[in-house]
Amino acid sequence: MPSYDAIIVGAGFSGMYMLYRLRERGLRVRVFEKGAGVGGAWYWSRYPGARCDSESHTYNFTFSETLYEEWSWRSRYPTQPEILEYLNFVADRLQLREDIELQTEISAAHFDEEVSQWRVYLQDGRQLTCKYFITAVGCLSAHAKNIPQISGYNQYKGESYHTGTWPHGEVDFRGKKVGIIGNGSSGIQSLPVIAETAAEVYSFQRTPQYAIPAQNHPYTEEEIKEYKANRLDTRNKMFQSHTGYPFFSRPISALEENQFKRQEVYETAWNKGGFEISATYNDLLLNESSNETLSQFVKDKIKQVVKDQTLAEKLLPTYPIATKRLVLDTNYYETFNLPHVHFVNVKTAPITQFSENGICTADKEYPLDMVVFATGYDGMTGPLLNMDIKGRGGESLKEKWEHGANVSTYLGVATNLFPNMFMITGPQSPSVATNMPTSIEQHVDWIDRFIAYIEAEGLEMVEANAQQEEEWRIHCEEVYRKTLYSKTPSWYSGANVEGKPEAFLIYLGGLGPYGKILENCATSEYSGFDQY
Ligand code: N01
Repeated sequence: MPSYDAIIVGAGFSGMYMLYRLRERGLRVRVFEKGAGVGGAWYWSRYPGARCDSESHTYNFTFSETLYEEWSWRSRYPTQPEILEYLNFVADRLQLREDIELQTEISAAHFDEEVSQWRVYLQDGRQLTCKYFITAVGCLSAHAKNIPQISGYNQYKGESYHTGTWPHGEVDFRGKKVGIIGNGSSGIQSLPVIAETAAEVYSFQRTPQYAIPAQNHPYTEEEIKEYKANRLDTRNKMFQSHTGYPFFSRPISALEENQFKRQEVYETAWNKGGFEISATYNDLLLNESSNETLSQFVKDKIKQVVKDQTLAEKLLPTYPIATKRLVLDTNYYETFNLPHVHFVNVKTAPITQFSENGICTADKEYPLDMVVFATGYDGMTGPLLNMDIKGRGGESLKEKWEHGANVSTYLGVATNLFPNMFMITGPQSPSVATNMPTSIEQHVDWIDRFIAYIEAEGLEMVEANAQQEEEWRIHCEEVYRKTLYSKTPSWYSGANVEGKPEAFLIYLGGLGPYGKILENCATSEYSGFDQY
């Protein structure tokens, strides 16, 4: 039976970097990836208009000067094909491909206590063993997409696609009536592009979203030179900040400035574009009155852009801004001014079923040639619980976490009863509340250093301590309860998936402060871990 030091699940940003680090240490490592190419979410998520909402020069690896110098981003926000191209460039440049097996799915991993090894089972029947089992499965995965259970789907005769597993070939919208269910990032990005060629577009919305203009533009030669020259400064800021982006919240409450000054501040941020608008004041996610100032500013903008004021009212969100993932858009609200683009309120008249011809809501049938499910993912736990993972005593991760109702981890990177298993950007780490590549570099570097310690100390296994894990879970919950996130159901807490227990699984203490907690754990010789 082939044996490795480490087996990694997934060849996206995290799996590739983990492979690189451990291989540099001289470990024998194998990565298994279900897709036919590297790239993880960016391999699968090819829907029209797919673009990242982090600025290009921050949405990449910053550890290597060579990679940063040799790759030049083309625009402020990278498209999906460009990110995939970048990740392929990384795979080639770091010579990662020889240790990655594509189109290979890990179905189970069981810890064998007698030999302190993980037994890893592949879908194709092969079995392998390893000392370290590392999940690099991402927080949102094509293999854990959310498709609402709507009756009659099988009788629907038209085309249908999920944004997270979009076909590789071209999808033709010309002359077609297209329904898009959902208006998160995927729905909001794809709507304007689909509307360019479709005959009619129906946007089925349950909860209107706040969208901020991306103000995207091609990078000039000057901009490219400048961002490259600033790599270290940018990197330092990213690792110190709360969000993994190279900016910090202004150290002032929104209520400390008068409405004219606030308007000016928001206007400047709006025109600049991007997520920085949520860092204009330091209490926007802590104080409802402060939050209301920004929520109102954006609602006023929506009313200015959408010409039909009755429709504009329907597009106004009713929850505190940024407590659901903020969306960056290009021409989203403008698209509703087009005569062939229609808003369908499925809060007031929910979707009841599919018919042969389209979608039926409580008050009407919408004949459709194509349905786009922009309905998101079973986030955070979905990609992990897809696998049959069993730890010490045959404990299954699904049962330990009660299918998502009772998730507990230590620092979001390990969990008691599962020795020598590490989760990159796992539940209860800052993960999706940050710029993912920053969180990924932070976790991979830390896991790599921990493994170096384990090897140097000659340890057979390490396991998150149950008591420390419980304290971390309580701490995550306490930090969350102090924020306005607790006011809004979202995919952050599993509210988007029917029947999924609600639990908020992101550590909101900020990436910079969290980095210090990781560092303290390391310098205390990993005191939160039992070591054998
Ligand atoms: O998914 P979502 P997404 N009936 O969960 C609706 C990242 N991402 O793929 O809000 C009707 O946000 C649901 O409605 P509601 C990013 O982190 C990044 O768009 O639950 N509607 C919602 O409107 C993002 O946050 C990028 O009421 C139903 C939508 O479907 C995350 O991925 C690009 C429904 C799902 O929105 C997920 O984004 C894309 C039902 N039964 C994704 N079920 C960028 O970097 C669900 N909905 C730009």
